Amino acid sequence: MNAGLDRAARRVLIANWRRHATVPAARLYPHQWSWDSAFIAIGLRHLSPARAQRELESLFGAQWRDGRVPHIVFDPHVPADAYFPGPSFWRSGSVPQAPGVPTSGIMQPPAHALAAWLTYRADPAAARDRGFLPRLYPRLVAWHRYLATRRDLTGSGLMCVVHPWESGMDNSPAWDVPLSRIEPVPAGEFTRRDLNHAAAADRPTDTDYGRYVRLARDYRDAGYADSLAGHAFAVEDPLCNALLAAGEHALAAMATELGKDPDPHLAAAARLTEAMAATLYDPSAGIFFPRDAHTGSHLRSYSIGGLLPLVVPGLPVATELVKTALGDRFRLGEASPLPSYDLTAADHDPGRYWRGPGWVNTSWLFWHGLRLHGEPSLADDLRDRLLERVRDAGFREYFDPLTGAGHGTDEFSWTAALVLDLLRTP
Ligand code: 9WN
Repeated sequence: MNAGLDRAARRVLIANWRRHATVPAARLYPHQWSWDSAFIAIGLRHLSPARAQRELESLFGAQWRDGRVPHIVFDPHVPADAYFPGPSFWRSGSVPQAPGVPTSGIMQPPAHALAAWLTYRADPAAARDRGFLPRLYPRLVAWHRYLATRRDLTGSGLMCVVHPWESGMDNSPAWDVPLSRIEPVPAGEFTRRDLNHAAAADRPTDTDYGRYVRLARDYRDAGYADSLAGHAFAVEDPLCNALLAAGEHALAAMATELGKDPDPHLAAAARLTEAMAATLYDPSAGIFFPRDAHTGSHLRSYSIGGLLPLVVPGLPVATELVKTALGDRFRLGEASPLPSYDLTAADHDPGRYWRGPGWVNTSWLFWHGLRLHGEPSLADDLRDRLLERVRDAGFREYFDPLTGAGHGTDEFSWTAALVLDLLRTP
């Protein structure tokens, strides 16, 4: 049974490979996406470590000179109107620090150092032959430096996301309050392409899209400069900061492998972990909440991102997060994938983008965290439930966490890649 699933997952990844990287989905997302490539590499490493390395190398080939890794690297062979907003919207070509290839100007959660380390570990000898770490490590360091300096907009030691798309969880209810302050660009001023390929009820509303366009346009018009005053939307996000901390642990391991000093990375990880615990963790709720950088207030939404600091080695509140996951809001042990948002909330919507349904990548991160924090039986159970869902509904983009109904696009790359990882990790 698993052999069939393994074969089908491989087929998805082969079909979605384009010259040097993998598209998330052939029609809905026909370019390279940043955090998708990290998850895709985690799966690809089981098929071809060299191809997994190329996936990450091609993304970092489009890194900006200021260290940022763009959330989309556009494929010049794909028609200009295949995805909105495309290259003519972002205009990276007119930004001095941008690379030659057209990209967007925002970023996505920094899952890359973790992915690079797992990729390296899949075949260290082959990676050494290709010079993978010597090439990628300095780029990862520059990426983290951009996030830790230019994106620490409040001086709290935590990085901010400045657009909901940067969080990877675009339409999360966590963003509703800060997003309500943004004046939407009227729907008539742009043409959405996503609705050609996915049901409108599964996707963000036109009003929210108008707000996304406003924020992206303002950032572009400011030359992609970062400052608190310049960003109408600025949030310290638990998932991004957790991935950054986990990534520093991965960089420390890489540094050791390269004969460099790991301590600066371990110190950065410790600082981030401490700042997250002090600033974003709510002990009475047993979860991390994002913080609005403009008001200093917690955005008190029970979202999956608030549980994902479990990926940080040595996190002091791991037991509490697992307890919250087992409670009514997330129903670990029953729901699969884990819901993106509180099952008990009145506005939980099991089909709409990041407002209820479950994604395989966030569940994979939680699974990884369970293994890290000594919960192998809960991890195995979650793995089995995830595999069952995909076996029943296919490689969908997201799923109703209780009924298992598939939503969004099909043949979705990170679903296939992470299924491979779940199947093949001992
Ligand atoms: C905008 C590609 C991406 C994912 C995101 C997911 C969705 C894009 C969109 O698709 O975002 O970046 O058009 O909705 O929210 O997490 O990386 O799979």
